[in-house]
Amino acid sequence: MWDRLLTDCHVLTMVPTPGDPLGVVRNAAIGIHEGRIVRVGRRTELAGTRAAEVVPLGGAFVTPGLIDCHTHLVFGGTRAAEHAMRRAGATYEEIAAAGGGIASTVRATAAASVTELLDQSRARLHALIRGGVTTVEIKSGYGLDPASELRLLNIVRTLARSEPVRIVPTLLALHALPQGADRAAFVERMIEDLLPTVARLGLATSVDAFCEGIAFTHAETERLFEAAAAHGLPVRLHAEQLSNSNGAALAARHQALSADHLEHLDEAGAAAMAAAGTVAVLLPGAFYTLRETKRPPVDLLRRHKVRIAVASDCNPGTSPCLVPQLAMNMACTLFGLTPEEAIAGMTVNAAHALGLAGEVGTLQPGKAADLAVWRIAEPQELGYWLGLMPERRIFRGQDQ
Ligand code: DI6
Ligand code: FE
Repeated sequence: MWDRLLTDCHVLTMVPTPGDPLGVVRNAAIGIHEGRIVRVGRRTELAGTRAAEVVPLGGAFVTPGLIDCHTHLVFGGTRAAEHAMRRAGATYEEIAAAGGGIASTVRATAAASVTELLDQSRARLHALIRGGVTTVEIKSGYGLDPASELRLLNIVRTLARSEPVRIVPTLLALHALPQGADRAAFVERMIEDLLPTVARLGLATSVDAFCEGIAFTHAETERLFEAAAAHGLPVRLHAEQLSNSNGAALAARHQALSADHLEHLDEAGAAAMAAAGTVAVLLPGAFYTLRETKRPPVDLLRRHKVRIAVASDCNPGTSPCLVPQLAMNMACTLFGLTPEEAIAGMTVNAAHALGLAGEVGTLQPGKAADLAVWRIAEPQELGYWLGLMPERRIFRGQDQ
């Protein structure tokens, strides 16, 4: 006998069939046992099955729990004042050059106690959870020295052990150069001291960098990636956000799980990503907040059959986004994704971006029973509303 049988629902399995990118099963039922999906099918096919609890969902739509595959959720303070400066005309790069930007969050993060950081970060995490997230990637990156980055990754670990959500921790080793720091010495310390410690303590499952004119060069990123490989850690990269620096091709050369942002991606970069299976993670919240005008080349990604994921990029500077469904809406409205692509972007393709496609992202037997239940009449509504919340969220088979 199964633990639970969800009935009277329509299921987006996210296993495409010809003509149906969402793999919809209408009038469906889902069997759950010991936190896993055991069966998804037409309600009539599952009629003879027995479960300890039968949960009628009143005709709701069920999706895989949302997967937010790119966040910088752990930080101190806010950047609301800079938001106001930007509205008055200052650019992100100008504010960064004047000691604001990432540096101001680094100061606020250093000034906050572990308890304060945990409380602030937990509140943001709870917002994403309420929005239907069951798996979330969280990057370090507001420490900028080995001890501070380890402090942040330990906070991520505490959250992972205490909150009803699957957390995927990433070491964002090269995010920004601290003010006044010696460049070569900083890069050396992050690669030769921090990275091996993180690998030894198992505090992150992938390594990230910000490859950009205002951040780190190809050569520095490449060195980090080689060291990550030596420690058995896969990589991902903030690439082509503000300019085309051929970061996507670099990421693909290192079999990166994902290349993220990509507004300035060119065809060679898209082809390289396709060949390497690197997922394109689009972050419309950052595009919106920075009021960028160059959109990521979605047609190129489609033409080269690069998997497209969508994420909140929850961070204090460029994407203070706390509602995951809003990222799907913005991916449609700002980037021209279809609603079906946006939904795949926060489920199956986000699972690929995190290397978790065997565990989450689709509703299939054997996968974790992580689900979001939506009171909508058509799946397209998931790309339509500005800030839709699920009616119910199930993590590892349990309502939360
Ligand atoms: N790109 C981004 O959009 C965030 N980090 C990054 O590398 C912004 C981080 C911030 O401004 O605090
Ligand atoms: Fe980011």
